[in-house]
Amino acid sequence: MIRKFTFGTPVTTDAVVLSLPAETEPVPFFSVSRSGEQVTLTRKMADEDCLFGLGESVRGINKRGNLYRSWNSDIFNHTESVDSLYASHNFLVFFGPDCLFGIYLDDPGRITWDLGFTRMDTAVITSENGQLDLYLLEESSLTELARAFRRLTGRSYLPPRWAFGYIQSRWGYAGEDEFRAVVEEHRKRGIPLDAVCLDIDYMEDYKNFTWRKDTFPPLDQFTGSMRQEHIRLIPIIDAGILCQEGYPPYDSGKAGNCFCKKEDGSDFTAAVWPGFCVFPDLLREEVRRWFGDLYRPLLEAGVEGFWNDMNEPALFYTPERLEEAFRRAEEIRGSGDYESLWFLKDAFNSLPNNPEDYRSFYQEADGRLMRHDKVHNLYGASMTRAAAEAFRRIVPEKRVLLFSRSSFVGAHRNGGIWTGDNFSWWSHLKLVLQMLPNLNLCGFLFSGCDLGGFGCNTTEDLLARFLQIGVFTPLMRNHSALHTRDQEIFRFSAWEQMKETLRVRYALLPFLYSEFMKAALSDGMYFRPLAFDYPEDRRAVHTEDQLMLGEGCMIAPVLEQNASGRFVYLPEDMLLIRFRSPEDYDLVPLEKGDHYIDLSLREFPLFVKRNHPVLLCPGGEYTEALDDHTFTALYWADRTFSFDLYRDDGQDPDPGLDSHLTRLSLSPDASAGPGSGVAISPLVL
Ligand code: MIG
Repeated sequence: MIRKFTFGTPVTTDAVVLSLPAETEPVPFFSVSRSGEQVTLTRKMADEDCLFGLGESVRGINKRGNLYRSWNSDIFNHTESVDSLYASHNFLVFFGPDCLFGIYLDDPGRITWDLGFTRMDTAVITSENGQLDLYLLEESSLTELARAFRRLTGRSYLPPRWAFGYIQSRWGYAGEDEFRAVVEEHRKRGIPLDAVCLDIDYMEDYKNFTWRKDTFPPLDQFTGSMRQEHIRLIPIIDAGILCQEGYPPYDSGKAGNCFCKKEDGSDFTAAVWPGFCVFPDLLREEVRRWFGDLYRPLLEAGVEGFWNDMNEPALFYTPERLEEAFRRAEEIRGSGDYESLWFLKDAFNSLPNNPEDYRSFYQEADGRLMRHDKVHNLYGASMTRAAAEAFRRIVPEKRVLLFSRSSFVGAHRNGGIWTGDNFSWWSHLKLVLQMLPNLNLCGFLFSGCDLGGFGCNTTEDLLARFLQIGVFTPLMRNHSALHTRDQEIFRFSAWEQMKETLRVRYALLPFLYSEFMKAALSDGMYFRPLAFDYPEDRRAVHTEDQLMLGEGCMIAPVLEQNASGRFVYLPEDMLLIRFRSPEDYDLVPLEKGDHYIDLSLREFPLFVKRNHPVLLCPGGEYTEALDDHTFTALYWADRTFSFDLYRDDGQDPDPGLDSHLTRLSLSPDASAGPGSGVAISPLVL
């Protein structure tokens, strides 16, 4: 059951696809209070209550005990104390012995989620706008709640199948030669690879929709020659458009009156990579159409995937704020006291993403002029929407890969996301593991982090462990920042071990793709907290470092430096598959309970419920080379069971579920001896 309550006159966010009549208060489960423009929802929590949701945010799978803020931010330093990341996913589930419901705040402004921060027993949720649609979802289980949320907000984005291949990326690849060398090195050593990302260095002076001519051939030639190597190019697109007459996107946008305005009616400008930029007012349909059409030449030149960046939108500084900083610096010139120093530092440190700047321009929403901060969290989602709408117009027969940095609920229908600028830190292995199930709950199934870590220098063992998580994340991309240590697999002495990890990904790829597509097409979750499968099992409910994957699997990666294994809690009997390569693995049937699993640096585990299979295909160095007719099924069975494998052409934007399923019937392997039931069965479909 989904109920809606409306406060004030909220703007249309495009997050919700279901139209419901608004009910009148009282709102169940919460006490509601108002102060000024704000609306606050308060609820007492029982000791055992858990909170799931909020998608992209720091800390645990269970969000209880901390304070979070919905305010999309370009945050480079993801420490535990950061309260906002790049996205706002305002869906939260309350789950406990006496409660089971979800709450969605369809509100694109700033929201504070004090989830037991001020008082551990109280959740206090405050909308600053105070103009919102509040949805309350009640179902009989966590799984059904997730499904109901998707019914409310629409089906998850479907990427092309090749996007499940390995992607190599780096900020700093500045020309064709570098890309060729990277691709060649992968191919020469047999390291699987499907795509490379082009970061801002491919552009002419960082200008969107331009192509650097001194170090790159014409785009269509480049895509063509890379396709011969079975490699796709994924260029980055930033949000800001350089203010420069004669630059076509600026001229056409200016002519169409497409840019966000300041109060005096002039275009709002702020510095980002190319210099002073204007920002498309993407809440307007005609502006999305204009902006989306800018992707056309790239699509026509053979580009099949994009990543959208800087779309919080990130602002380095505005001319006004910079002026003010200099004025403040001038004021204290010559004074030697330490307070002046802090004052000076503050004047310059507060230049980027300054809240004042977000209050200084306007966007048009539903025909009304809105101050940007009231609709701030929609900016990234509207950029994703502009691109996706264009793809549907320009290449309706295909799925185009799209992943964005900033997002809002609703964007999950139009694209995937990556989790932004993580670091090469061990703690960030756990961070992504804890984010993924909550992202899935909020509808974002196609996602992944920068494997190896974006900021600072990675290490060989850290990269190896990152890749072992990446084997299971839909988006599997190695990405790193400018000036950090080279992070391609082949740079490391243990590259052959990492190559085997990637080979496992490719052997599993048709199976993982199938699990993903079944989840996406049935409004389910690819990754889930254990609580969703074992709501009665207290240990499982509070497990923070293991995830359910697809119908029958569980992952429990190594998250610590120099660990040679880890403890795993099995909520039921499961088969451990300890992978070293697609050909070299152990199959260990384990009983429900606690186990210590030995996992040397080259080993990683996958757990499977009884009477569920894991399917391995013969593998390949790129997705098109994968054979999805011949499999080895690994399982632990005590009876004959069936399993549905999903296969399609990997391109159809609207594939049905049922017509693509093949039902497999699998039996305990008699040859394995009585009582064992562990099987390695060849399958030809
Ligand atoms: O201000 O394009 O998150 O992935 O490499 C940094 C350069 C801009 C931020 C993205 C990152 C990308 C980088 N970008």
